[in-house]
Amino acid sequence: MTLSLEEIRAQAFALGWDDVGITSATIPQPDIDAYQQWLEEGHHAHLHYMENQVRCSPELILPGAKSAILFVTYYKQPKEPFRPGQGLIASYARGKDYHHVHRKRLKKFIAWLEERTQLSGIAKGFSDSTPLLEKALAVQAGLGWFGKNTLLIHRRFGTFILLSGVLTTLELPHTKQHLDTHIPKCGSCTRCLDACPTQALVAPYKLDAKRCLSYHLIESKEPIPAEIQQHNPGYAFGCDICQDVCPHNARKEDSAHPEFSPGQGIGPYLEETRVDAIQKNPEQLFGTPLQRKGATGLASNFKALSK
Ligand code: B12
Ligand code: SF4
Ligand code: SF4
Repeated sequence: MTLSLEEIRAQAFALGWDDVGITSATIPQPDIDAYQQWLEEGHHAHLHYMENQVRCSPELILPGAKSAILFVTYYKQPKEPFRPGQGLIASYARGKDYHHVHRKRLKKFIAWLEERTQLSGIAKGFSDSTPLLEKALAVQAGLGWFGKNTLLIHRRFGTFILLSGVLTTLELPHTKQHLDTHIPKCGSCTRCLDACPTQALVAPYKLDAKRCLSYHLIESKEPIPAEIQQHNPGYAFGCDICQDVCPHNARKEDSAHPEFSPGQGIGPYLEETRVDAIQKNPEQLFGTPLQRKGATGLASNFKALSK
């Protein structure tokens, strides 16, 4: 039973993804080397889950894995200004949690794959939380290029995209044909490095999480260090500055997916009354990306803005 690229693409689009790429279930050696150097230099801060070397071995996630199918979800929301007394929420986090959105789609996709091939146990889905260098696989699949801001620049959508995918034991046709996506496309541009308020992009293609607002406002369990917070222009959760300035994101329409629209989650800003209400009823965060930080963490992020 061979599956064609057209069939897979059609199924992916029917389930709501915006693009799909297929490649071998192997991580390129230059990415493994860059990842190991990044760890050795301590740029992962307290993200100890990043030390899991399985990230470079799809075979350890799904024994016998031959192919990786990568899906792209375009989520861009309108660019909002910083406002005094309000804390801005990063574009991806204003509506529903993408992990939940992707999990549902991945379940349906794998059910389709199994039904279509009459084989079971042939696939494993991933979106963000599985230890895997997702961007490296997406580049290898020809979906786009690494930007100096370390994000995947999708050929059509730019960087405001989210990744998910499936590892499978099936041999599938690959999508990358003529593109050499390991050739950088940033040229002499350094806008993201120059615009990062905390100098977290310590070199092209290298982010130091210890300096990154996104790390401190989403992931860290500690209060944001004063030395970093003094450069925060007004974010309460996440940061989009190194994407907002990227020319590959210019003149792009906003996402048409209703899941990511503000009405489906907390919206673009946190203000004092909302922070208080969340403290009293933390279940307001359920199903949104802000649940990761929790009510107390968000209150701490918000309080730091008025210092
Ligand atoms: C850890 C993590 C973070 C950390 C660290 C970020 C980082 N750059 O590593 C923090 C918390 C800071 C973070 C922040 C954000 N994240 Co994040 N994060 C991840 C996660 C879990 C792992 C990333 C990783 O592997 N890092 C390891 C380092 C070594 O990788 P790297 O920095 O990409 O380095 C590579 C390149 O630089 C390349 N390279 C090195 N040298 C050179 C030289 C040349 C010339 C070239 C071409 C390439 C190259 O090789 C390295 C290895 O592949 C992924 C999901 C996943 N499982 O992959 C999501 C992920 C990368 N994050 C995502 C998002 C959306 C964000 C935010 C935009 C959220 C926000 N609005 O606040 C910010 C963006 C910050 C930024 N500029 O990266 C998306 C990115 C989608 C995209 N367009 O690429 C991902 C893929 C999640 C998903 N499933 O959609 N994140
Ligand atoms: S997310 Fe913000 S703080 Fe982090 S690298 Fe990008 S601009 Fe800098
Ligand atoms: S802002 Fe410029 S240097 Fe940064 S990722 Fe975009 S094109 Fe590359």
